[in-house]
Amino acid sequence: MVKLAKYAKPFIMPLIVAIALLFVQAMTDLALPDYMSNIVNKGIQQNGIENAVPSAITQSKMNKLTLFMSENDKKEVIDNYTLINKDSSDYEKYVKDYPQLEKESVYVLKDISKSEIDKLNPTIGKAFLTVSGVDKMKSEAKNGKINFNGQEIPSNTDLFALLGKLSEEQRTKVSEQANKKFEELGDSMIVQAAIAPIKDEYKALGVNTDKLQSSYIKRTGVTMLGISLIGAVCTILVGFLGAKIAAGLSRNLRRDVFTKVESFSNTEFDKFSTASLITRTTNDITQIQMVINMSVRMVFYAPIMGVGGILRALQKSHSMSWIIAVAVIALLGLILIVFSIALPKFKAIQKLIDRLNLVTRENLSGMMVIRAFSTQKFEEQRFDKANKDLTGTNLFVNRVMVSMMPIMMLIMNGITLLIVWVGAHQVAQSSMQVGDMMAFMQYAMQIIFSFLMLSMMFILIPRASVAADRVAEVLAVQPVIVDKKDSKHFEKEIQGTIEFKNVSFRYPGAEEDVIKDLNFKALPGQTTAIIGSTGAGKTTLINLVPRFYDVTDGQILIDGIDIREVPQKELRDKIGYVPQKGSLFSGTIESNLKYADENSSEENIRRAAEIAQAIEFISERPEGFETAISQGGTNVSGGQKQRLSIARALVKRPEIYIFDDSFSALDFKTDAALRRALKKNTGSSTVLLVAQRISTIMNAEQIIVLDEGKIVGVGTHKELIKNCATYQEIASSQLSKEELA
Ligand code: TTP
Ligand code: MG
Repeated sequence: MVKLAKYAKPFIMPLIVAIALLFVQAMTDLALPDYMSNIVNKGIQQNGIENAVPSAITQSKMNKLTLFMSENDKKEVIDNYTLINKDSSDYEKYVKDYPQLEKESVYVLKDISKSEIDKLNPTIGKAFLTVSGVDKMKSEAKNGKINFNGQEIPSNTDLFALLGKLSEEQRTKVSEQANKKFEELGDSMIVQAAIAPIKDEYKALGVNTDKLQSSYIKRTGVTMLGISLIGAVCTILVGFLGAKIAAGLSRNLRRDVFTKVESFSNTEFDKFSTASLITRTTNDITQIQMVINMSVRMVFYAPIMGVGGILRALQKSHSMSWIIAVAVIALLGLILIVFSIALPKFKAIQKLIDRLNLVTRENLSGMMVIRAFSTQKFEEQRFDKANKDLTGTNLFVNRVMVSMMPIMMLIMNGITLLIVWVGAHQVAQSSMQVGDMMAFMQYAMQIIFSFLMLSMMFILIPRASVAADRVAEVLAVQPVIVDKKDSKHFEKEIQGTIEFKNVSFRYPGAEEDVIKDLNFKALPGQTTAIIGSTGAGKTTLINLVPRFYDVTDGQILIDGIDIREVPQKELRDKIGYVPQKGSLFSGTIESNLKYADENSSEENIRRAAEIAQAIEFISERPEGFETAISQGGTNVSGGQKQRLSIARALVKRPEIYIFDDSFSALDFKTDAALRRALKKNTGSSTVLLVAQRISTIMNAEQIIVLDEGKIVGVGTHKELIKNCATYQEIASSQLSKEELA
C-alpha cells in the first residue's frame, strides 16, 4: 500500500480541494439540527419571537416595566430605544408597522448588536414577567379586593400608579421578591417565559403576531434549504473529484504495470503467470480504484463529522454527553468483536478467489483435452470444491456482517430512547428546551454514523491493501535483461556473423544447464541448421540470440560484438524471428504482415507472402489481404499460420533469420517450394534454422547436431552421415536406404 503512495502525488491538489469541500459539507450537515431546534424553540414555542427585547414598546408599558428596574438598568434600556410620537420625523415610517402610534408614543428599538440584545434579554424579560404578574393579581381579584403587599385593597386600584408612588427602596423590595423566583430559571427560560406578555405587547402595538411567527419559521426554513443546497453541491463535487482521483490513479497504475510487463524478459514471465498478470492489471487495480473513490469521501468526512458532532452536542447539552460516550463505546465494542471474527476470513476469501480463477482457467483452456479424456466429472468436482469453499466463506462473512446491522440499529434506537428519556425529564424541569433535545438526538446519530463510516473503511482497506501489494510486487520487479548505459552499436551495414563462444545456459531456478559449452559460427549468406531430438535444447539455443534470455556463461557475438553490449531494440531490428508456435494478432492478414514494418510497401508484402508460399491461400479468400484474422489466429490452419509467421519475418528483410521448426506443419511439397524460394531471396543474410526433418536441412551449408544441450557433430549432410552417430540415427529413421546412400 505504502509503496504505491507516490501515485497519489499528481492528485494532491484535487485531494485538498475535496477535503475542503468535505469540510464545508460537514459544517452544513452539522448546522441543520441547530436550525431545526430554532424552529421548535423559537418558531413554535416562542411564536417566532426570538428574544425578550421587543422591537417596539408602547410608552405606557415602558413606564410600567421600568418600575421594576434598577436605575442603571432603566437607563440602559431607555438608551437603546428611541421615543417616537406624532411629531417625530420618522413617524410615517413607523406608523405602518405599529398602528398604535396613532394613539400614543412608542419606544422603538435602535439598531443594536446581538450581544447587546443578549445583555438586555434578562432585564427586560424579568420586567415583563413581573408586570404580567402584577396584572395577574388584578384578574385574580376576590370580592373586589386584591391582596397587595399584605394589604387588602380595592380591585379597581391602579396598582402601577400605587407602585410608582412607593419609595425607591420599597419598589426594590417588590422587584427583588419577584427576581428570586426567576433566579432558578436560566436566561433562555426567562426569555421563553416572557414570550406570552411580549406577544401581548406586540398585539397592543397592532402588530400581526401570526405573521410574525410564520415569517420566522419561513425564514429559518429557507435558510435550512440554502444550507442543504450548499451541502448537496459539495457532495456532488466531492463525488466528482473522488471518481476523478480514483480513475486517474488507477489509469496511471495500469499504464505503469503494462509498461513494466512489456520490459519483462522470459525470466520474469516465468515468475508470474500470464493469468495472474492480467488479474493484477485489471481486477486488483479496480479494487484499489473503488477503495480510493470511497475513501476520498469517507476517510476525511467521518472524523470532521465525528468531532464536529461531539462539539455541537456538548454545546446543546453538557449533562447528556455521557449518552454519546455510551453509544460510542457500545458501537466500538460491537465493531471490534465483529471484525476480530470477520477480518481473517477476508484474507482467506482473496486466496479462495485465486484458487477459483486457477481452476476455471485450467478448465477453459484445457476444454478439448478434458472432453477427449472424459474427465468432466472430475473437473466438475474440482470446480465444485473451489466454488463451495468460496461460497461457504463468503456466507460466513456476510452472516457476521449482517448480524451486525440489527444490533447496531438496536443500539441506535436504544440511544434515541435514552436521549428522549433523560431529555424529557430535563424539559419537565425546564432545564432544557425541546428543540435542543431534538438537535442533540440528531447530533448523536451523526456521531454514530461517522463511526460507522470509519469502520467501513476498516473492511475496505485490508482488501485494497492485498490488491495493492500484488500490484506493487509487479512494479518492484527489476528485469534481468536491460540495456547497458554505455552501449555499443553495430556498423550501419552489418554482416550478420553469429558466433557462440563457450555458451552455457540454465533456466532460472533449474538445477542443470540446458545448453552446455557451445562453440560455433554461423556465417552470412549461409544456412546453419540445428537438428536434434525433442528437448535437446534447440529452442533454448535459438532464443539466446534475440536475448529472450541471457547466457549463463560464455558469450554470443554478432560481427564480433557481444549482443549484451548493444541496445535490445537495435539487436532485434536485425533479426527476423519465426517462433516454433506461430502467433498472430487479431486484425487482418495485412495488419499482421505489416507488424514487422508498418511502412512496408504493397509490393514487399506481396513478395514476402509469395516466398512464404502463403499467396495461394490468401488469394483464394474473397477479401485477399484484407481477410480478418480472429484473436490468436484461430481462423487459419496450423500450416497457414506458420506461413504467415514466416511471411511476417520476411517483410522485415533482416540480416539474420531465425526459423524455429517453422516448417513442421507444412506438407513436403510446400516445404520444398518454400525452402527453394527462401534460398533465392535470403541472399546474404545469415539463416539459423531448426528442424526435425532431415530433408528440410539436407542442403544447409552447416548442420549442427545437438544432443542433451551439447554439440555432437558439425558439418554438411554428407560429412555427418559418415561420421556422426546421432545424425545417422535420425537420418536412418527418416530416409530410405537409397536416399541415405
Ligand atoms: P527446448 O529448448 O524447448 O527443447 P527443443 O526445442 O530442442 O525441443 P523441441 O524439439 O520439442 O522443440 O527445451 C530444452 C529443455 O529446457 C527441456 O528439458 C525443457 C527445458 N525448458 C525449460 O525449463 N523452460 C523453458 O522455458 C523451455 C522452453 C525449456
Ligand atoms: Mg523447440
